[in-house]
Amino acid sequence: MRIFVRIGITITLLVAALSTPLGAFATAQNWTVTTGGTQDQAIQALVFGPAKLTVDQGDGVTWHIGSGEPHTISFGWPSPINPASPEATTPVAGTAWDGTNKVSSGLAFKDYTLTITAAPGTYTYLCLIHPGMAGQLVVQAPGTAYPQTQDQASATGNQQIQAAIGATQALVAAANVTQARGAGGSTTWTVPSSVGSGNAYSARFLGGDLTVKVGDTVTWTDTDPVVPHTVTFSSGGPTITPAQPGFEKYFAPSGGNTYNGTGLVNSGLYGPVPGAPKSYSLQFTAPGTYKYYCILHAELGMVGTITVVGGAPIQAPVQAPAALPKTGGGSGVPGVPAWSYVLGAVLLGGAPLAGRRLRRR
Ligand SMILES: [Cu+2]
Repeated sequence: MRIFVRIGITITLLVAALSTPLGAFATAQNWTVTTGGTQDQAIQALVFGPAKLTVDQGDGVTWHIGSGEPHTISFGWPSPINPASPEATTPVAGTAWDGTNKVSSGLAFKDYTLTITAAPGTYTYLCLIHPGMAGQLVVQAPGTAYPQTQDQASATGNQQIQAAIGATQALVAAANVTQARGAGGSTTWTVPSSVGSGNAYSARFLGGDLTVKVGDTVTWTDTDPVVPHTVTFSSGGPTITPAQPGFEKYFAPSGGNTYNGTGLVNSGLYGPVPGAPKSYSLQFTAPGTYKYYCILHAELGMVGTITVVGGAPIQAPVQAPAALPKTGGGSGVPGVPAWSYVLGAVLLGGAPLAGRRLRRR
């Protein structure tokens, strides 16, 4: 009896060895690519560091998320897709990439590892939620000497991430709040929020702590080419977070374009998203100190305060909420484009992970 058991175990082990392709790659090494990076969460790099890494077939690669901003690590997409589509953030399960299959981390807030079994060649992978964020893997035959060590790869990656942050730092330094004369002696203030170089962006309302007079208007602009934001006043009510059910409805504007210190007044998404406006304007009609935030990036510290001084409250004009331009997709609700639901679903999916990451720090 015991002999049959032993033969059985031997066969099982043999089958396991033959059916494991990694058996061929006895010297497999694991590499780390830093994914994103930050300066105090205020500037977020949208970079794989290093952007290009050479590995041997059978090696592992771990993408380490370097900041509070999530990314995706996605193989098998030949070109960028709409970052607001569900495809962009839905994980595609897999532990290895063979050069042809689709595999994606989905929204990643922590380390993500793949074994690279692809044939020798040069391959591009993408972050699907940040258009333009791409990395390259050069795959060599097993056992080929590497052109870099992990330390060298890390140093190159760090340099690339710091360069991206530096380019956006320069834009932040040049960004100014500007004023223009408005109707009836009022002032229109323009607040840049945010700016970005394409491979990094500022998660801040630049000059967003502002003192204005009753009747003044503030216009927030987003000139960053990759990341949208919101301007949201909750008036002491609950803060809107991506973790709450029904979050997606806040991607459409609500509350109008005047603010008297009460109620929810929300820009909806503005910035580089299909169908969204590039800016948001709000007139302040009552004195007070008002906190506001971006519902996507408040957790990274994207918050501001408007202090309104002088004069008696003015009569707010009766104004219908601004409708977003039609996207042609047809969401079923007038004025609410289909992509806002999509992005909402996507962010809801990532929210539990975001919570986990924040707690860990
Ligand atoms: Cu934001």
